[in-house]
Amino acid sequence: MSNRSTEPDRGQEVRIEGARQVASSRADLQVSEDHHLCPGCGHPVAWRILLEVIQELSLAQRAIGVVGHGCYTNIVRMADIDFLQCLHGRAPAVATGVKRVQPQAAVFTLQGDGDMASEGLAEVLHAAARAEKITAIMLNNGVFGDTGGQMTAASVVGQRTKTSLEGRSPELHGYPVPVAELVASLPGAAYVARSAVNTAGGVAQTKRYLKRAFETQTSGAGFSLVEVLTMCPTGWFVPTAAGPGYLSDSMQPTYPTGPLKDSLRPA
Ligand SMILES: Cc1ncc(C[n+]2csc(CCOP(=O)(O)OP(=O)(O)O)c2C)c(N)n1
Ligand code: SF4
Ligand SMILES: [Mg+2]
Repeated sequence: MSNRSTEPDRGQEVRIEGARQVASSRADLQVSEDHHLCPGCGHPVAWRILLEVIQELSLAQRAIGVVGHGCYTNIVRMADIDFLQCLHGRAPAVATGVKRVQPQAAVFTLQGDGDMASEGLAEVLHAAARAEKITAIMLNNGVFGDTGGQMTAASVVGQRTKTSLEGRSPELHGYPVPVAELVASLPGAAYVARSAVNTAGGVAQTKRYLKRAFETQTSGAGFSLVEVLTMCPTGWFVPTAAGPGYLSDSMQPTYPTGPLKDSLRPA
């Protein structure tokens, strides 16, 4: 899949007379500002940060994204870079093949928590253990958003989902899988971090971590992973405006944000 164009189409910027323009309404690598995701969805925030990072690191012409299936997959319709879509959960395995035949490419996976933690945990762990020089990105909203908000391996204890209406119970459903911590425990993982896009500070943090992850890849240091917590008010049964608060109150106690491993940084 490729949306690649020769000229970025800036579209119609919204300008307010007298107001200072601090940013454009969309990143250069966005071919459109339109998406059909729900109001308050956190995925498009993460998409924009990712595209800004690719642009700022001058990787646009050699970036290849590998996606699975989920609401987050809609990035392929609005990003001016190349993508491959593969079977649910298999993106790290497919990205491994892409990177091995195209070592100069900046290869990344974009996956949901259902995709990476539930359906494809083996793939991400083995890719990290093999120290593949790829960057894996998991947008963790704690539900299978695209299919209606069912519980995933990443749903937190007590979380109400379509398949755990009384809340996730450890006795019945077990405990959530902390993907970032698992990957960080493997020697092949060179950079691992977790961030969130529910605050302005979290957006800035996500950008720093994604940059570092791609720098880890281009320096040849090994596997990199960034887990990004994103809002899904629809799957969480909360009003749109309550999404950011729900993320910090319900998800962050289980998934603390911050860097977990950075092999490029001298000890
Ligand atoms: C092998 C397989 N199992 C299940 C599905 C159905 N399916 C499509 S999208 C999706 C939900 C994905 O959830 P997640 O990865 O968390 O992404 P989100 O929608 O939350 O962004 C599921 C279960 C599928 N397409 N293929
Ligand atoms: S269901 Fe959740 S993840 Fe999917 S578009 Fe709506 S808010 Fe976003
Ligand atoms: Mg999800």
